[in-house]
Amino acid sequence: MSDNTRLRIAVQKSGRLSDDSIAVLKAIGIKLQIRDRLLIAHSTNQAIDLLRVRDDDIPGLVMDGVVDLGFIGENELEEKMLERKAANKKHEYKTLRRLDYGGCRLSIAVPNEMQYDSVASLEGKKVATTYPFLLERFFAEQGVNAQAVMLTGSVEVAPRAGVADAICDLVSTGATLEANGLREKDVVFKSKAVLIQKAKALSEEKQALVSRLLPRIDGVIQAKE
Ligand code: PRT
Ligand code: ZN
Repeated sequence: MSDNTRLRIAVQKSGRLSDDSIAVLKAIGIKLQIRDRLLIAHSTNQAIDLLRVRDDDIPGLVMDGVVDLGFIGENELEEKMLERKAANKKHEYKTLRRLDYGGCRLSIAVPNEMQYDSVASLEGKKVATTYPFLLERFFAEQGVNAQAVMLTGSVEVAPRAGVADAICDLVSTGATLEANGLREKDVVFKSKAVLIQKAKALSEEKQALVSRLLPRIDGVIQAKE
């Protein structure tokens, strides 16, 4: 077992949030030796260990208290929270800071040729998404009866493949939608990267360390503004 007195932070191993999350840690003076293949990275100047995993695993690791902190996109965090809540699993956490990267929106998009006046146009239709809980909450709020169809990849080709009538996927520039003959219609959820902490209290030493790190993170965020 690893040393439980060291603060354990989960970060995405390789993906859109990895570099920016590591950059925040380095900018606040945490020295890290990251070896590409390895799950764990130790800090050489602080009592901190990084757990490098898929972003999908980070909310659960924090909610189960396996790690103390995690850097994660709000889209993934909120989806996993709703999923775990529905399954009666632990779903509590604390948001420490909203960060200045990872910005995107989860949007409904429809084929160019499809008639769409409002969400009500999706009544009785199938919508492909990797975020069924966020999408179904949106449908419920809007009073629309539509079906979320779960796809973990290639969501944007679902209408052409005849798998769904529309999609609900992450968008940043909109280039992917355009390249696939889709139009963005309604925003379901706006997201940025956040730093979260497990709900259960940390040890005094770990809490003191986190309290020292947060003002430095604020300094890094402000310096970029
Ligand atoms: O392997 P692992 O599971 O860790 O990574 P992943 O492939 O699940 O996630 P990754 O690295 O692609 O994204 C991680 C997080 O980055 C997401 O959960 C969001 O919080 C955030 N993010 C920000 C984005 C985007 N922008 C984004 N544009 N995640 C994905 N996209 C994709 C989108 O799904 C679509 O395919 O980019 C495409 C659209 O981009 P545009 O610019 O063409 O609109
Ligand atoms: Zn993922």
